[in-house]
Amino acid sequence: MSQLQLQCLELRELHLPLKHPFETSFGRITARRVLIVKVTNRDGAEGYGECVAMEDPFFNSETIDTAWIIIAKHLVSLLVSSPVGRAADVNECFARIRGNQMAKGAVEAAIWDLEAQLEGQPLWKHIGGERSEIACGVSIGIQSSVDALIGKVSTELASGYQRIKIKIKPGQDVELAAAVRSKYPEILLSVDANAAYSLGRDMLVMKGLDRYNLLMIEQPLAPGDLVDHANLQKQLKTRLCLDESITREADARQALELGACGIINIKLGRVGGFSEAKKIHDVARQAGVPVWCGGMLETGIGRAHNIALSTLPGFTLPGDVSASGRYWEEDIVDPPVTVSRQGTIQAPPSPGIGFQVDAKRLASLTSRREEIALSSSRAQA
Ligand code: OSB
Ligand code: MG
Repeated sequence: MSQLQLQCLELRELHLPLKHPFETSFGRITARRVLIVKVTNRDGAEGYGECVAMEDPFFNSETIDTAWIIIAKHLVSLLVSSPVGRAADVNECFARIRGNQMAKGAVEAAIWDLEAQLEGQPLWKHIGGERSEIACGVSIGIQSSVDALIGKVSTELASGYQRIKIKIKPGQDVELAAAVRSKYPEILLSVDANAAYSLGRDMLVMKGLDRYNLLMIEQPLAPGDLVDHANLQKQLKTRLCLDESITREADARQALELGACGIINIKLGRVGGFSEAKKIHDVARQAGVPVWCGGMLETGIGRAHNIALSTLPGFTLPGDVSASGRYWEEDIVDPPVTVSRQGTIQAPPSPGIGFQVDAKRLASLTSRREEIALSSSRAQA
């Protein structure tokens, strides 16, 4: 295969209102500022990535503004000083920079899209994916009442989604799980706390949740609390799933060694891209621990990358990869991502991410743009 000859990187900030507000234990949002990365090679071929950092550093420490600086200043400088021949080299190229996974992941994912296109291959096959159809679940934010929550759950089940996850926070937890479980005794149901609880204070809540035959309790404790998660896991029959805690392969390896979880949520951005995501997938698989693909309220670009990731063989549980229409009035890819009546998404057969980015719509939503040369000869000219 010929070497990548990256020429240019473009950053773009879009402003997109959400169809419905989304509330978690860390806050409520009504719109997203989205950072889109485009890489171009010498022949003008393009690859797209989406930075999944939020506007505020509440989910993790990155924001779309910090990511912009890290990409424009630090990642670009590494790509210029040590050009990558292949998408698989990007992770190593960025390794000197600590953290900032969402910034790294956006650039890495764009380069994978470009490389897949140059090889005329769907991205999902290019990364080693093995299934052309993925199983989908939904993440339902905190609602204004239990009735409103039950209404949302019913709607999503009627659409075919295979697993329901509800967000919880202190004061709105056991009661919500109990209500959904009593209405739907048989469904795959999980809860996601986004790190809002503590082992010392909240054992009663955890024991309460443990009574509702949940598929998992996602990230109950703080991201760094692997030992506490291991202690908690010993006292529950429900499997814990780690999201925020896992930012690199070593986190996953240590979590598994400690027995801190029985399931891992893999998010491309949270772990810095496909190379790291695949490593985490591999260690989990070796340990017999299922993984699934998480979401960050992505537009169609990030959604397309999540679809590709979900085709790896260890992704055996339904992910938070759902239809564009659940979040956006109009997506930036055409056609939008859709889900079958069976709650599945078809991995696209066309090269790269396999969804056409609507350039006109992208331009009309853009509030900020920067273009940076990646070839040193160009940079000097
Ligand atoms: O913890 O999984 C999470 C959205 C934003 C930040 C964190 C999370 C989420 C979700 C939404 O649960 C998943 C989706 O994109 O549908
Ligand atoms: Mg989560």
